[in-house]
Amino acid sequence: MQSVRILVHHGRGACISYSSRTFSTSRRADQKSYKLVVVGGGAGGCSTASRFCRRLGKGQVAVIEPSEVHYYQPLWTLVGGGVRKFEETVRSTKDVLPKECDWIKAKVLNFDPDDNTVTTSDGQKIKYDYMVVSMGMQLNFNLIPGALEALKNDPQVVSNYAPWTVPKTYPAIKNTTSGNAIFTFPNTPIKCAGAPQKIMYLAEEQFRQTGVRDKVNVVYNTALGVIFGVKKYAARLMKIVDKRNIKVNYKRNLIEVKSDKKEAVFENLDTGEKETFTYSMLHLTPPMSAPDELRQCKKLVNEAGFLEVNNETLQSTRYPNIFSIGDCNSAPTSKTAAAVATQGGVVQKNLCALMDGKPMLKKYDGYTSCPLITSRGRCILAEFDYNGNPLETFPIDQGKERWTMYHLKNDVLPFMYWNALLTGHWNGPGFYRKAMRLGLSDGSVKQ
Ligand code: FAD
Ligand code: UQ1
Repeated sequence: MQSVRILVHHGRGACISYSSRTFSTSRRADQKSYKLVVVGGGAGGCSTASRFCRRLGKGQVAVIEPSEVHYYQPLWTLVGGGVRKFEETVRSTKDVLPKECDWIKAKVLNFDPDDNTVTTSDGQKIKYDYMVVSMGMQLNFNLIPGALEALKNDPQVVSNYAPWTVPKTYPAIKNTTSGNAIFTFPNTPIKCAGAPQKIMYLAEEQFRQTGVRDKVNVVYNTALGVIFGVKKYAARLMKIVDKRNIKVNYKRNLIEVKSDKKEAVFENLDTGEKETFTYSMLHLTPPMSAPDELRQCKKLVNEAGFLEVNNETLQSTRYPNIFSIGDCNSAPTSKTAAAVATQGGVVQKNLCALMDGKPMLKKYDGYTSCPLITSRGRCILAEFDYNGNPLETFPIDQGKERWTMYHLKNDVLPFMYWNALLTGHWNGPGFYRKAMRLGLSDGSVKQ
């Protein structure tokens, strides 16, 4: 037997009261209904739920999230680099979601935006007046033959992208004393596009510090044609890879891992030729996509499978009562928690305006940020907009490697994430950027 709250509806779908009832755990046809349904309880979902629970009150917001635990993914780079402990990145979902929301511990399997309902993996049909979708990205290790097997069985094949393999990374780095240490970037959009190379810089530093650097070749095989998408930071990173003797191969896409032979097979995207590298350590970044359950709903997504939103308002281009935040939407910016913070502020303003029948005035400029850690103690804080123009918060050259930015990444941002972003109080640094420049400039630099 379990206790379930039944929402009672009056008028045009507005929930004004609820009661408690007890019945058996077998599936029932009762349809729960909420003013706001939030799909996903990660960075975007949790902060959205916090923002709207404050406005709408208890019982009006549901979060549909299958996972018992919430991860602070941005710290995984430093876990892989041996600086932080994996446990520091994990909290229970129950503790991070706002107390006033109803947590539905299930997956959304189907969206029916014409009927304002979603169907969940535990057989419920949930109705909403408004919906915010924040389902993150799906990791598709399975698209690389041999990758999953290698990640499971070979201690030297690792990835900072999934919680079950992050703890393997640092032991693999320590265990590498010769041969090729290979770091990959796939042929799809990914979250935190800097992460595949940040871990490489930490590994390279470790090889130097332990006296094995002259026996280890550090290789970055990227499917892209550039080291980073923003010219200013790419130029600085090129100097760093040259100085540190890191070999960068462009347009190389990992297509197979043969862990029995310690081989990684890449496709040269220019010539179509296959190239095989032996590895003593392989850090792989999987191909990624929007989650299958979202991609299947053709009414909501663009051709690539991401929830199609207006780039400025973050409202669905087809359903006015649907918005999307974070990695699963189509906004053409680099997918990060920093972007989630700024998008959260925009969606809060615009969805509140919509609920109040007012015009939506808040515009997202594509703000995103990638703290490019280059060693234990140094970081380039890349911040930029939709056009790839730097949009730096601090009135100093952030293209330089700085210990202050490393300190921000290692010590300040985790606190901000748990206490300000997830609680819906952090809208990104836009306000501070303008304040630091005394309102004279917004910090943007045309390239
Ligand atoms: P997530 O936080 O991933 O949350 C998505 C949620 O949706 C998950 O809880 C998932 O369980 C849930 N979900 C999935 N499918 C369903 C479904 N069918 N039904 C219901 N729920 C579902 N960002 C930075 O800003 N700075 C950094 O330095 C940085 N470094 C990173 C380093 C690494 C190694 C990684 C992996 C990421 C890093 N990021 C960084 C990126 C950042 O973590 C993400 O961009 C951010 O978490 C995106 O938030 P989100 O809410 O869109 O997705
Ligand atoms: C940020 O806001 C954020 O979310 C809390 C991150 O994720 C952890 C970031 O990595 C960065 C860089 C920002 C931007 C914040 C500042 C103060 C520049």
